[in-house]
Amino acid sequence: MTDAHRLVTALMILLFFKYDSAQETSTEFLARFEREAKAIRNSWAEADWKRQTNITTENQAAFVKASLEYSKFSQAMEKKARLYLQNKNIDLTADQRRQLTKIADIGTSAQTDVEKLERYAKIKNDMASIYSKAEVCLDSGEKCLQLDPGLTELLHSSRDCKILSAAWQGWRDQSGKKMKDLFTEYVQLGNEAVQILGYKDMGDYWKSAYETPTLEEDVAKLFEQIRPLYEQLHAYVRRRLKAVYGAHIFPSSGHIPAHILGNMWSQDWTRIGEHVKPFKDKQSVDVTDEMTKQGYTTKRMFETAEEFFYSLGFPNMTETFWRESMLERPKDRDVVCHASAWDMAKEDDFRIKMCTKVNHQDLMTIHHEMGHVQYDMTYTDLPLIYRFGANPGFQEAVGDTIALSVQTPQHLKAIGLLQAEDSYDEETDINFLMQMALDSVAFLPFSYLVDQWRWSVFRGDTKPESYNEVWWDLRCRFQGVSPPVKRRAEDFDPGAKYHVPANVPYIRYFVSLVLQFQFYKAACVAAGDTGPLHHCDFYSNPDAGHKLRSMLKLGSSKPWPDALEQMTGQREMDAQPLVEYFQPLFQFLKKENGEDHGWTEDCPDNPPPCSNTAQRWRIRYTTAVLSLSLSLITARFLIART
Ligand code: X8Z
Ligand code: ZN
Repeated sequence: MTDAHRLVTALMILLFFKYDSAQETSTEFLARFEREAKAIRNSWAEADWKRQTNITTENQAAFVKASLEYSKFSQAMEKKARLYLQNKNIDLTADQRRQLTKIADIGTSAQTDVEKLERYAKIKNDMASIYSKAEVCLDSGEKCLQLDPGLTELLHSSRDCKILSAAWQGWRDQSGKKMKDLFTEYVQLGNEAVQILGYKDMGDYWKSAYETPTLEEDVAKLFEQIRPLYEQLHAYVRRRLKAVYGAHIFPSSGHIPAHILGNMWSQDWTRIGEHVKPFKDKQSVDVTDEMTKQGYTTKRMFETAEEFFYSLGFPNMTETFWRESMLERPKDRDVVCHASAWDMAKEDDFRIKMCTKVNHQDLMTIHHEMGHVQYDMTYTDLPLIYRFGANPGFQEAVGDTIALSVQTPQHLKAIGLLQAEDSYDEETDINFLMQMALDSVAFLPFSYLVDQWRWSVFRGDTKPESYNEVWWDLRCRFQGVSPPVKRRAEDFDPGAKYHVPANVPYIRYFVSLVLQFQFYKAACVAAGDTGPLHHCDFYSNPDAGHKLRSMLKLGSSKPWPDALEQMTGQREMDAQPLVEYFQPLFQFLKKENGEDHGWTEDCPDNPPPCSNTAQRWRIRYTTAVLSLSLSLITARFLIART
């Protein structure tokens, strides 16, 4: 805080307490905040819901207006909260101090220049809208594809290197590339706003949600704990994919081309499960086919998730949830399809917005989203300012913890989604762990690097001209994936990932990956499970449910180590449970890979094309031989007839 800032604050304290005849006590102020903040948060959330479930110019304008009102309110509350915090004559309890500190921490709402505030809201709208409306026309005659479901399905199912590459590049041309200038302006405006509060930059503000000065070091250490496992998974997948696509599309640097991993961002590899399944004749746990066979509907998928939570002592979804949620993509309007959960800050109004498809992955995403809703419903009696996860990673981890239990073969069999087989042996077990690793282990470096990139951008270390280059430096270095086509400075590939235009921090997903295995282990211990960790299904166990709920009840009323301790007895994030869970797979992969693992830190110079020269010559040679043989046969036939 500058001296001028201090002087103004001191004067305001003086004025406020000397002349405000109807002076509010801190308790009265907090009660008023509760009433007013609920109303304003609800109208803001309604406006946001409208714009995301129906992207129109009017709805976007209404959202900008609601955002400005929210900021104005936040600024007024911030000023008052600071007066209480800075007045040494007022006795505040530790809890009141925590609440007031949070009320004063208003982020980008601190911007007092209304034009800038408005511009900032508009830029966010525009980036989100470019992303949500983007379409790729692969062939002039064909229908153009949106990300969801078109391109996503194509990335899942096509094995044609050229088509995959065109879809991969097309998506980046139509989304990220079109918002680079908007993003550059967004960075400047965001930084300027939070600097008013004394933060160094927007990344510094985002990190403050973890209430520790060592977040960057902490996540770096956790990443190192898991890196060997990722490296082994990467090597195995690379070898198996070479057998599918031919080694010629793989650069000699050891990277995997980013477009063949079954996902637009190579962050989730579950869709290439069939190609990399270690034991081909043994069962795996993708239940998509079984769900289709049994005629699963979206509603039934949500009910399946609801039932698991209920078995642990959580409530069912509310009537408002079923009435107001958007569970499928509407046909008549543009929407933001990326799944999200909503606490509307009003009685029992909790919602999910999702363009659900009937498949295994979406069933797990439903558990993820319902985890958010259950968290929100569990802490609903807390003051509004505490109605958040203990840290953002906690919010992301709840549903995924449940999904670990749901996906055990035992549970899937119990709910009739997996055929009961006679034998469950070590090979089936490795198949199962592989499928789980393609989901979570594969995701670790991506979830780690997205904010490494954004923190560096917000800090000013990465300038607009090198946005894309630094992005790919990180992708190549941490994920070991490389672009299938040449990238240039005018490309903006980070913007092709939802959370970048949507202004959603990403390190939360990395933190969540670590935490969910800690939570899972704690729930299994509470349930008295003594088998290998990855076999544990805590379905309907009241002790596991009670443990989880008692942690969630705290919301963000206490620093997160307190919440973690409540559930696990530990105050630190620790990747050991994750490592323990995947131990049998790690041993298997090490044996299979031998010395064949790793990649160079730098990206390869040039992406190998889908078909190489040798292959092209082979095709030409085969075609020539075939047509010659055909001509000879025809000639012989004609001679024989004459
Ligand atoms: O964005 C999400 C959720 C909503 S919080 C669907 N996830 C990340 C992503 O899609 O990139 C869940 C996993 C990671
Ligand atoms: Zn989430």
